[in-house]
Amino acid sequence: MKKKDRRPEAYRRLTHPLVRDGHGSLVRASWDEALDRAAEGFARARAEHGPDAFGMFSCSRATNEMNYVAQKFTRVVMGTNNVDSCNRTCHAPSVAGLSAAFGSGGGTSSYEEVEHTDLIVMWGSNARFAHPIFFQHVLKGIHNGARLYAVDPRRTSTAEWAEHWLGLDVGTDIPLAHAIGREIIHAGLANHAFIRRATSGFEAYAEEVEPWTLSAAEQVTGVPAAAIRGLAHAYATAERAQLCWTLGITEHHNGTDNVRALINLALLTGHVGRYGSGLQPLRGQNNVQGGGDMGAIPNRLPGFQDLLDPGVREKFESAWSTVIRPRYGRNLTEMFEAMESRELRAVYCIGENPAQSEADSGQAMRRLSALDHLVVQDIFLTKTAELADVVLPATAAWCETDGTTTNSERRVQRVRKAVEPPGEAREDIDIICALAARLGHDWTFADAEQVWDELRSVSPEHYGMTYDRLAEHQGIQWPCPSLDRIEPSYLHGRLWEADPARRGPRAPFGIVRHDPPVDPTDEEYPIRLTTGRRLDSYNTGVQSGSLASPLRRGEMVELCPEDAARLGVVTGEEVRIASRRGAVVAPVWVDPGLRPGLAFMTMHFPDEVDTNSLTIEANCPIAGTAEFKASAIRVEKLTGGTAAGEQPTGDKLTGEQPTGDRIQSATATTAASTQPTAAAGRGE
Ligand SMILES: Nc1nc2c(c(=O)[nH]1)N[C@H]1C(S)=C(S)[C@@H](COP(=O)(O)OP(=O)(O)OC[C@H]3O[C@@H](n4cnc5c(=O)[nH]c(N)nc54)[C@H](O)[C@@H]3O)O[C@H]1N2
Ligand SMILES: Nc1nc2c(c(=O)[nH]1)N[C@H]1C(S)=C(S)[C@@H](COP(=O)(O)OP(=O)(O)OC[C@H]3O[C@@H](n4cnc5c(=O)[nH]c(N)nc54)[C@H](O)[C@@H]3O)O[C@H]1N2
Ligand SMILES: [Mo]
Repeated sequence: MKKKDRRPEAYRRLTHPLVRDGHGSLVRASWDEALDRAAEGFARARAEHGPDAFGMFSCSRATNEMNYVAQKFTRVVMGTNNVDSCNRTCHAPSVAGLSAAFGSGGGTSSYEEVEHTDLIVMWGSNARFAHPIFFQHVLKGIHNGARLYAVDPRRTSTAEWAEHWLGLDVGTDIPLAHAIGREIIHAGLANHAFIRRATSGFEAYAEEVEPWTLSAAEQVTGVPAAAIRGLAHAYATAERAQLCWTLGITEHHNGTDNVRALINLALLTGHVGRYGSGLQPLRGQNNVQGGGDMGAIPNRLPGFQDLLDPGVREKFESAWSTVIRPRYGRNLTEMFEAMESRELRAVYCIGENPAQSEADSGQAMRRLSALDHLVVQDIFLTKTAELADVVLPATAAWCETDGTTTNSERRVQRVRKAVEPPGEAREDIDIICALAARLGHDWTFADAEQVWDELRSVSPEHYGMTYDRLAEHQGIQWPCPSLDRIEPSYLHGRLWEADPARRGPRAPFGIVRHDPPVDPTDEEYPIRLTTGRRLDSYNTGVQSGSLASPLRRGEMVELCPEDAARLGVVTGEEVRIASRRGAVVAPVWVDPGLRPGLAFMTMHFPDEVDTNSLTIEANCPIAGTAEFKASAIRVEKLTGGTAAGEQPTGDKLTGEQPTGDRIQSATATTAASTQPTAAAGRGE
């Protein structure tokens, strides 16, 4: 007898298609009915408003093969390049920054090299929680003698393992990086031979960082001058060094500039292009690297080939018997803007939950609700799916399908079907192909390998990775252009070649300038809120549970002991948290690892506390990534008898506003646009 499923409805897998009925409810439908409805809506949007009225959100939890087919559907069936994924909310600035410096957006090293290096810097990255497998390699590196530095506003679990923690104010990474660069130059520790041979723009860079003396940077970042100097000397004198970063760097309105500021340090010291030395942006979802590599981004065709290159387009046009629009599509952020202007009418959302993951979720929900046609293909009934016209139940890529995924070190690995999917759930690729067939394109792929072989035929970087070879080598890193060779584990070794012809283009320094967070702290909103992750939960909680449980605390606003004392609140006490966009009620967690004036919340429990109703949609103009890491809030004590969810009036609480020196100074630091003058620094 089958056991009864006692989990709450929200935790149960989707087992059959749903369509919206005449009364506005989602009701059970047959696959034929659901697929017909989905395809009709797409066809209507295209007929009435043109191909660019369609947009695809592709799933970074699913396989490379699925992402390849999703972008092909977008380009060939719908005739637009409007395809993107969660990379936009995440590491798009890393890809943009690395591409600008080296011509390729991938992280330059391998996990193994972290075990064989002398210095590891985790910058804006809580890998102990968010990349635990990578962190095992870090621990082995430490065991082998590597020194670990952590640069994070919070004393995180990662920072606990570090020899030195540099606790900077949110959004002050460029001053810190520039001060490190200046110190390296002034101490005579720059690798001038490498700079001359392999880089360009050093003079302009040296000029740009010149005002950032150690004391000027200390004032703006809050990091003691001696600690900045310590990291500068450790990094520049290490034989081999790994600079790793994640969202503390990228999720800012100037995320790409932040990334360039870190890359500059590697160019200055030559810590790139050699075994044990490199730049590692640890990617977020398990296959977000692969999704981009497969062309599920608006400006690249599979194999990260530029859509505007006529030769590249021609190759794909003949392979796919189609015409590719010679214009970049809209990225995720731009698609949301186009929903507002009604230029985007229909969205096919596969394995993303933007109703809860986008910054300023109130605005995101409004925009999604205004679409003419929304099709959601997921394994759970998400908040986004609740807004859909058609919901299609998919298999879970990680255990119910065959294919490959690509991790942060560019390693393509096989995943294999291990269990049967529940109910009528169908494979993502089959569903997309069934829709393509209804829209006049008959693609039949016998299996995932056939999709992969089609990809290999158009992507030189992947050509050498047959399924057999992937199994034989337990995964292969790209680039792998040949069937009989495995390339080195790191990229850009060419920069060290003596022969200029083999060395290729120079890597330019990025000339970037400090620009503080867009949402200013002031008297009304005196606290800087940053958001991020915990070890025990995953993103919007769809797959890890979006409610507190006896094993795990739910959403809490984390405050430092000084701020909690000033507000007169203790751990467990509910408070109201308000930003310029929204307000929520959540319990307090007092955390001595936080610095005064800083609060932390996660994004994991949006059904209980919708953190993204507080965050600001201030986007990096180059990458389109929002400033999830810096909002301004006020925290209000709920006076006696106010139940959770009720909104106490602001007036009553004015007296509770923190006004102490420490918070004021944090406010002044983050709100002032500070490019110190060279003169100011001369006293040092
Ligand atoms: N357990 C778990 N693991 C995950 C996920 C999950 O939800 N749960 N999600 C996955 C995904 S999609 C991603 S993208 C990764 C993200 O992995 P991480 O980027 O490591 O995770 P976050 O906690 O979002 O942010 C990292 C750190 O940035 C710091 N930070 C905030 N503002 C600043 C700043 O201005 N400067 C600096 N230097 N640091 C700052 C925060 O204090 C935080 O500790 O994790 C992946 N892994
Ligand atoms: N405040 C705040 N907000 C943030 C961030 C932050 O740091 N702070 N980080 C941002 C980042 S880095 C990211 S990546 C985004 C994450 O944003 P999303 O990608 O929107 O959120 P997830 O919760 O990861 O949703 C993944 C979805 O994929 C579905 N899924 C899993 N496997 C499969 C499969 O095989 N097939 C199909 N069809 N579906 C599948 C899951 O059920 C789930 O609904 O959030 C962003 N939002
Ligand atoms: Mo992410």
